[in-house]
Amino acid sequence: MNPAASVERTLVLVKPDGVRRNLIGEIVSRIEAKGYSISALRMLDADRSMLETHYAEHVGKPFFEPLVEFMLSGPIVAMIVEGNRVIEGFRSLAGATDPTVAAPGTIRGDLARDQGTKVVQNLVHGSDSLESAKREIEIFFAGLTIERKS
Ligand code: IDP
Ligand code: MG
Repeated sequence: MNPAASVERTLVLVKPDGVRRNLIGEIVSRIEAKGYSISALRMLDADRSMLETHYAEHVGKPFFEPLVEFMLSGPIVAMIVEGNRVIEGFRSLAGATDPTVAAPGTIRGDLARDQGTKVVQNLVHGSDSLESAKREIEIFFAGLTIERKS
């Protein structure tokens, strides 16, 4: 078996607050400094249908509509990040969902805070399971085949 085929992948998004605050480089830098590899990256304006699919698990929650509106409020950066246990590892780098209590040293803990908005603005998204990663990568990188000459 090709060992590269088993390397885990996750979908990371820099949300509109991260792009507006010029934190793309800081976030990419933390991912790379940890030792993970970025195998695809794009900046885009998401559309509502992508976001409704991406955040399907949150449909019906009070913050769902504010979340979609926030994610539509400006460009985002989508990345496929690779490495052993990267799903768990990136969520550890990102920190807790609520930036007020996210541990110092994490992206959310160091760089975000409560802004008093209906939706928590916390700079990044990271997939939470192998199944979510596969589904979310397909939303943001539909049909992309990653081949690298080594
Ligand atoms: P996660 O991004 O840490 O995986 P999820 O529970 O999947 O957190 O929620 C998705 C996003 O929705 C969060 O990153 C945050 O922006 C927002 N969110 C989650 N829970 C709340 C809440 O209780 N109030 C407001 N916004 C929330
Ligand atoms: Mg989540």
